[in-house]
Amino acid sequence: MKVEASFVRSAASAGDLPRDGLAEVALVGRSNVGKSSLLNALVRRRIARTSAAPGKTRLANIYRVVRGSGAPFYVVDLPGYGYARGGSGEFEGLVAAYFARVRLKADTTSAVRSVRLQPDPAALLLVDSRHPGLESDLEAWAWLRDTVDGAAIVATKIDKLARGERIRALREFESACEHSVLPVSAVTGEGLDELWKLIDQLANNSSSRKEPRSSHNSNPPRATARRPRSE
Ligand SMILES: Nc1nc2c(ncn2[C@@H]2O[C@H](COP(=O)(O)OP(=O)(O)OP(=O)(O)O)[C@@H](O)[C@H]2O)c(=O)[nH]1
Ligand SMILES: [Mg+2]
Repeated sequence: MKVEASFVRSAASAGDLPRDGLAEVALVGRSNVGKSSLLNALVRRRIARTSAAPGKTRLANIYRVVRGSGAPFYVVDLPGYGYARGGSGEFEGLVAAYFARVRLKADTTSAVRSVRLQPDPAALLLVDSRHPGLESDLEAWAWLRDTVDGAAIVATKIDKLARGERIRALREFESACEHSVLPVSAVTGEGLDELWKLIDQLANNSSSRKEPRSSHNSNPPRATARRPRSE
């Protein structure tokens, strides 16, 4: 399927983030986990800068993506956590501001009415398949799952694990996160078709939170909806 992707801009603060109502899927994860590489693999172009040195992406880089005849949406490549000073897994600065827009929606004052027009961003949490159960990833997942309406977990660099290791690692991830984890590789392309399906769901759900859900889109999402506190 044809994929068109273009760089929109780098956002240094919440004011630079999209406000035109298109769906957004954010890539969240530790520095060096492979966020930018995965985006490049998905759109089959080196659109995002990658580096072996962690902390390459310090701004939120926004890309507009159209796949086949689907609706356009944004992919937001967020700065990695766990690299900045004291980064113990807490979301810092721009990442917190990005998702804070979700929380603003609870506010009904006229000052935030323009923000309310933007659909909730969905999030893909990327974890390195070689390192299951890192505290910073678990903290990030706990936070996302309580804060973001559509969130899913993707295990990157699966090509680096032998068959037995990958089964063990995925099992560890799934038991630590209590959620399914999709293994992918930006190098071999493994898992990318499944990831596109997941992204389509997240993007469609994101936009349908703003518009009434259309009848052809009634499948339940595989991604996690916000977890009730009592669960
Ligand atoms: N073998 C393998 N290497 C990968 C894969 N994905 C990324 N890498 C490598 O991992 C390193 C980091 O990749 P990036 O895509 O820059 O990581 P990032 O998460 O965007 O990093 P920051 O921008 O620093 O947050 C690079 O050396 C990539 O080549 C993968 O699927 N397989
Ligand atoms: Mg990056």
